[in-house]
Amino acid sequence: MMKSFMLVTAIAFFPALALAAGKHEGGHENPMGMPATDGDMQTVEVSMRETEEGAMIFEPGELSFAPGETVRLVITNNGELEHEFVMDSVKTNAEHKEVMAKFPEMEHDDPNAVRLQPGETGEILWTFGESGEFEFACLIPGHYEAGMHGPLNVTES
Ligand SMILES: [Cu+2]
Repeated sequence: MMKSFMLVTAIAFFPALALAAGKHEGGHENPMGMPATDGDMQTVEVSMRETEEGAMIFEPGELSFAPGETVRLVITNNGELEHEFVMDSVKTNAEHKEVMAKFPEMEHDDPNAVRLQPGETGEILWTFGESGEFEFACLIPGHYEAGMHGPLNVTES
């Protein structure tokens, strides 16, 4: 009973994914900006870990950048569980999280995301676009609810 429900749900999600990918190929730019290449840029460190109280957190819990700013995000998993850092619109993260709930082993190969084993460090080089309110989150099932999300604001200071 449960299995067939999951399968139907899974099939229901694929057309949405294909559509999203198709749109992207159609030339729509990511409103958050685009991957950057190497060069002179500010480094921002982000830590991911579990707390003794059972929460899962990002430190800092909030990120803010200027429109057009290029940054090197250095993300370290200081926890004992696998975590990921995905930055996107709140809407896209929410959709992505639903898909992850059905396919927990799903691996992303997106320039706006990095998945890290305990002790690992990864990097994202990114040039932010125009002003907007975005979000960074860990979409591994249960982690968002445990506290792994925070606002990412692209704003003129
Ligand atoms: Cu996590």
